[in-house]
Amino acid sequence: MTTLTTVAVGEQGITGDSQLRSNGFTAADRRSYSALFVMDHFLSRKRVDRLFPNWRTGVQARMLQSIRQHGEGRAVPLPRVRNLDRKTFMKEFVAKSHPVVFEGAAKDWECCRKWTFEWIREKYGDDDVYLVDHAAADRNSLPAESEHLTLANLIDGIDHGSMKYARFHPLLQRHPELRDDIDQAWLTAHLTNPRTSWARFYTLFLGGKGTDTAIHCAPNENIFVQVHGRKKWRLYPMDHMAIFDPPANRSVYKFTYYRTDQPEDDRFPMSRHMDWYETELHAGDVLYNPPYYWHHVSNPVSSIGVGCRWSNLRTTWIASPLLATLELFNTDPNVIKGALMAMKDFNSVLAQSRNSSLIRD
Ligand SMILES: O=C(O)CCC(=O)C(=O)O
Repeated sequence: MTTLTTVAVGEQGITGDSQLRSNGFTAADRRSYSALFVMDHFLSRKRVDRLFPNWRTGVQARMLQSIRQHGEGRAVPLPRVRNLDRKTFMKEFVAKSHPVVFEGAAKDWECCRKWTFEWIREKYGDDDVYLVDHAAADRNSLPAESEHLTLANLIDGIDHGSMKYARFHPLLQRHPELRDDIDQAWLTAHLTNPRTSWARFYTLFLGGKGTDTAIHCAPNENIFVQVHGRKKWRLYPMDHMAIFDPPANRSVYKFTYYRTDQPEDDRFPMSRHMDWYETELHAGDVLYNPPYYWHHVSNPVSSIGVGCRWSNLRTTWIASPLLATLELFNTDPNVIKGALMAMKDFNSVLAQSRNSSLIRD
């Protein structure tokens, strides 16, 4: 579903108040879910379920009963804005941990004018791409756990229907001159707080029609620039975490085995009743995605996009005190190593989170 409901500032109150129906989970069940997740993080799910054999199934059954009142879940258009001033953005979206699209904000930026598959191939074709098959949850899984190839090879493959997708690729980390093609003044104006927004880094997503990135979330804030082609985003608030039932993997990269294209009723019975936000980004659109907002992204056509990311303790805490606290006890990798690895090549974090000993146990 394409959402073109542009909301002009001033015409109606711009609000980041959620338009999704509440899942109706009780506070007691939410607390139980969090307690189980914390214990999973330290002990592993297997041990927790051995210690408390009926606790998880009881919580899940009650949560299912609550959300079932919805009937079928539905897609809600994500708010799209033009000319949103910084104060309103901070108050209505950042402080409420709510995503929003800045429609056409980047359409005159150099990246949108200049970057095409051919241009990138010509300038950076020798660049090494590290592909990681994460979570066995992507539609376009790889035959191996990981693979290296050149950017030129990957781009050539797209013309022949290849599903190899450069996700979280560190092109702008390796070639900082490319950052000048993104309006840095605009970015800085949209940072939560330029003095407390740390560990800034950029990730490129470049792939052909039909590629996608499975549902995940992370503690960073993300200003995502759609450079070329289109992208469909589905976004899900933190309260949906119990629905996705992600493994506690002691990593910044949280993923679920739930797939939007193959919903499994027996494994994720609540999912058919959940609402979600949906939007399609066109070249020049910019999306703000707050920390821990779960998302699934698919490319209906060949597409290039860049995620501009940073960490901010305050917004991470607002989004999820639970996950923010657990980050301190990450081991796959730990929080400091994870930040350094992310800035070098986020795919190394994916590789380690995918193989977390906690999941393999
Ligand atoms: O564009 C994509 O495929 C995924 C983007 C994404 O997940 C992100 O920037 O966090």
